[in-house]
Amino acid sequence: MNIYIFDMDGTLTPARQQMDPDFARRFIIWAKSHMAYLAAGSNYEKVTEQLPPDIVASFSGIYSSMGNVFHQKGKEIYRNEIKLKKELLQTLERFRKNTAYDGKLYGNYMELRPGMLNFSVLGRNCPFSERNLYNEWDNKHHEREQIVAELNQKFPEYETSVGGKISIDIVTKGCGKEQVAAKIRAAHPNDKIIFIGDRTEKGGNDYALAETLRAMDNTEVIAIKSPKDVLEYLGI
Ligand code: M1P
Repeated sequence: MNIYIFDMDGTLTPARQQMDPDFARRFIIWAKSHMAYLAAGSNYEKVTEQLPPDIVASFSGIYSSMGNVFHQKGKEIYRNEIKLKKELLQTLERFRKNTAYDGKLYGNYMELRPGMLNFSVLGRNCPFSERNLYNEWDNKHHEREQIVAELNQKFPEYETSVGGKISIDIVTKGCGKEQVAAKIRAAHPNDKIIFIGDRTEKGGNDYALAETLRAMDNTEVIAIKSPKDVLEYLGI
């Protein structure tokens, strides 16, 4: 049997948006005859906000907050915590203060989740239109890539990666999405594991899980760019 792992934002749904009803209709039919897990960067509350209840219930398990929280049948099974160094927080404040982005900045620029910190120079309280503006600007100026490179060099005890459209994710080294690989392999020692994500490239928040799986036997990583690619890959 194949065991599927799906990323959420950018893979099953557009980043930070609800699952498209047509996608949900097709996916739920597929899910009835396949075994799948979710490995999201977002927290569990956002998973249940973005996915319809029948889709949430169709997963054999849901890893959220970069694998630091695990739910099965709606019940929390475990959660990890993170210790944040003062110097790291000061460095993030400096990035926010010195950004070259000249649009308006919003609140909630450091969002603490179980086992991780999500940082966005723009601020997570921004309206959706501003997300796109910042993302277009960032695609040209590569601010997030530069922040990720600097943090990974300066703070090797953490693992920093580009999140969805506006943010970066910070976890304790070894406590990112890659922890999901060993857990699912332990639960399914003889099955093929297939991971589908939109950020499997170096620096992306699916990369560590993709690399860990690639180093294991009987696995496959499918890099997609949007939910449309997922439908195409699954043939639904
Ligand atoms: O799952 C991908 C990312 O989705 C959101 O990213 P952004 O707000 O940048 O679009 C965040 O929840 C992020 O943590 C997560 O990795």
